[in-house]
Amino acid sequence: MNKGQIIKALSGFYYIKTAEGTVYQTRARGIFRKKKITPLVGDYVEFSFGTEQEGSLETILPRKNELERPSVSNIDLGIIVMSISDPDFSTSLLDRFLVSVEYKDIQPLIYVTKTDIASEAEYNRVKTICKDYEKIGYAVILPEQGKTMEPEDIKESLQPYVEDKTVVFIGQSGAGKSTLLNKIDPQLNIKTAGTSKSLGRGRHTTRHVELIPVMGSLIADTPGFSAIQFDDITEQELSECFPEIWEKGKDCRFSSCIHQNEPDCAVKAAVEEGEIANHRYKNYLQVLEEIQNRKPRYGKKGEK
Ligand SMILES: Nc1nc2c(ncn2[C@@H]2O[C@H](COP(=O)(O)OP(=O)(O)OP(=O)(O)O)[C@@H](O)[C@H]2O)c(=O)[nH]1
Ligand SMILES: [Mg+2]
Ligand SMILES: [Zn+2]
Repeated sequence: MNKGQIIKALSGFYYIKTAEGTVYQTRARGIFRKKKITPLVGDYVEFSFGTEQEGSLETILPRKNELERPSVSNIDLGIIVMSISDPDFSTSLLDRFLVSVEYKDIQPLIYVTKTDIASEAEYNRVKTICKDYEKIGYAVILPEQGKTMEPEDIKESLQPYVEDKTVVFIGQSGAGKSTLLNKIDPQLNIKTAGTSKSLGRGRHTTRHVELIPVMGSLIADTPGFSAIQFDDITEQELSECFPEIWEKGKDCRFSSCIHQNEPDCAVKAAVEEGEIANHRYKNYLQVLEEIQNRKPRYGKKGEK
């Protein structure tokens, strides 16, 4: 059986790329529909074919992970694209993106855009924030202020992270995900659009998911989103998604401490001493409260 990865799903066809780089147009066997299984972009699959246009998707190999929005699987690296302004940089949103990738065991990389139009004050504010994230261990790419990054420099900065990986761009609408991909490969000519001045946010220009072969990797440009809900993450799991909180939490008096109202909490002490950034702790508490106020759901993670 031939093996490959689904790079695009469109009008009932699944496009499968093999290791050699050939792309086959296939249809999924009827059994998938009967079993209510939807093949996802990113799935590693087995398939048969008559011609390159007439293949049949036979089996889906086990998934390493699966994202819902965007709907993709087997992601190794999530590049979180954050603009300094237009739309404004928000650590609350960044932390939500980070939680969603950490929870799925996806390696994160933070990429800051619009450094060319940022004022010195805006730039310095974001630079200080980026240092907090680097201290935690996150990789951050922050181009210089006032300069437009040349395609060669962008590629050089991303290459070590993306090589041989399945990658998604994540970020709110208007952050510049598609623009970044166009700079990596101008032939892609992906549609981009200015943010809406009246709404102060992006226009949701990108609408479908596709894995694009660039720089020896497969990268998905994705539609921007900013309302992230954490439907199945538990209170305990949340602190695992904040690496520095997880690490400090080992010193709390109670091993079940969720660093909210418990006595002798090492995390709270570290926040007071400035060892853990205030905004990180604040954002942690905010998501924690959302989890606590979430309506109970039936069926646990993994039982679906
Ligand atoms: N000055 C400047 N403008 C940028 C930069 N990156 C993106 N833009 C502009 O920001 C607007 C939005 O960019 P897009 O690439 O469409 O944003 P997106 O993240 O793909 O948005 P969605 O597809 O809606 O999720 C466009 O007008 C871009 O030209 C940048 O680094 N500097
Ligand atoms: Mg886009
Ligand atoms: Zn604690």
